[in-house]
Amino acid sequence: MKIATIVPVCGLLWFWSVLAAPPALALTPLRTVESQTSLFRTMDANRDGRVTFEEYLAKKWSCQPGDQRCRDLARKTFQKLDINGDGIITLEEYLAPVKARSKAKP
Ligand SMILES: [Ca+2]
Ligand SMILES: [Ca+2]
Repeated sequence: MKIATIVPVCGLLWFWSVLAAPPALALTPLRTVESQTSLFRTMDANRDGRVTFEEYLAKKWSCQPGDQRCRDLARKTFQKLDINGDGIITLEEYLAPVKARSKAKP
């Protein structure tokens, strides 16, 4: 991917992370516990059940080496997912927003 395409994509991901509900729901498949679980397993490169920032960065972001701005945005979204702030995303933490949303529905 070229820088010109990566920067808007990073910006868009950051934008989504800021809003509780993504504005472009029509463009994204509905997030379910199943789909998020499989996404989590994809990110967990070494399959230890925990996603580190490096794993998250590698799978979810296409930052060029040395692209600090992209890394910073990735870090911000990672920190939102890392609910207890221990630097690791567990499946439990990753599913929390999905579960909260499904509970909110009647
Ligand atoms: Ca891992
Ligand atoms: Ca955590």
